[in-house]
Amino acid sequence: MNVHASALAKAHRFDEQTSAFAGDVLDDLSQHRKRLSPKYFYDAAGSELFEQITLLPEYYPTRTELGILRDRCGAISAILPEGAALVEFGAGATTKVRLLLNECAFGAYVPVDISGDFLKAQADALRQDFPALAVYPVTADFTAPFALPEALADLPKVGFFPGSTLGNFEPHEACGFLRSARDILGRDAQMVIGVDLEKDERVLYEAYNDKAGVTARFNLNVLHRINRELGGNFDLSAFIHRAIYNRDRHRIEMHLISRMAQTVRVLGHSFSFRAGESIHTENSYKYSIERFTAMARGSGWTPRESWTDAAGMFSVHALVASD
Ligand code: AVJ
Repeated sequence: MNVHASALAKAHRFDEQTSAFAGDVLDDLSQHRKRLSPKYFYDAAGSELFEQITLLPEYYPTRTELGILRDRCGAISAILPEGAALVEFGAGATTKVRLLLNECAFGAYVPVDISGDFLKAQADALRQDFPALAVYPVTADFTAPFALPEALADLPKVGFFPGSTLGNFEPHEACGFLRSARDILGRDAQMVIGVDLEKDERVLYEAYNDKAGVTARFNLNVLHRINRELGGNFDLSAFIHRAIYNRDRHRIEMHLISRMAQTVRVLGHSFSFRAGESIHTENSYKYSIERFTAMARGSGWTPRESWTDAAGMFSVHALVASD
């Protein structure tokens, strides 16, 4: 926690998570280019909106990745060791991991997520459906080093990082994450990771500017969360959602654009906006197979196999820890 956040925590009796949120929001809105971290999209309402996004006709990543996992789970499980501990970085819907658990005899499943409540509910559901599977939920921020449960010390390790969540990281952060995952999982570990691919810009544009406006609501919800949790006074109707493809940096950018000159207050601080000024809320990097595998090689992993759908929209990679 930074100094700012710990002072806020005291003054407002915030819990640790809310203090971190407060500190980040005040820092990020004080920047010359205002920004907010995409990790704050996922409160209960935001997680529900994201589930709706995954069902949109324009939003291809979730259903395409599920299709690859469904078609290739035989090939994927054939290269994974038997009885391994499957460590999932981030815990959303369990649909994807269930495909692997059905196909492959894992010794343990270790979902890792910052939100402990959701994690426990998810773990209970899996224990019901896979009574023989040992489930060890770990509450941790998986972007920082954390320890695996002692009981798993002797099992082979397989990391699982689906959903192209890697795309939210800056390239240097993505390398850092891969290196840290290699350290956490240890020697001889393997990793199964989903990565969204570069494609026709119109397809990308429509996936993040859906006709029903769900992505717009998802983006705007972070302002609602600031109002609710931090007592902000954002007028949501004074901002509009914008998503653009930044070709030079291979990424979709999401912004919230101020419709007018206005001043917003959060926790006793004022933030002035010019008409048309942006809050940059998310990057979603898109990779080529070659750029991703080169990055993996440079971050402690040897690419073993890559699978895509027939249209080459999305990719799933099996990596092996380099010595
Ligand atoms: C969950 C980060 C993979 O980047 O596509 C969906 C989040 N943002 N629509 C993505 C998201 C807008 C999503 N990830």
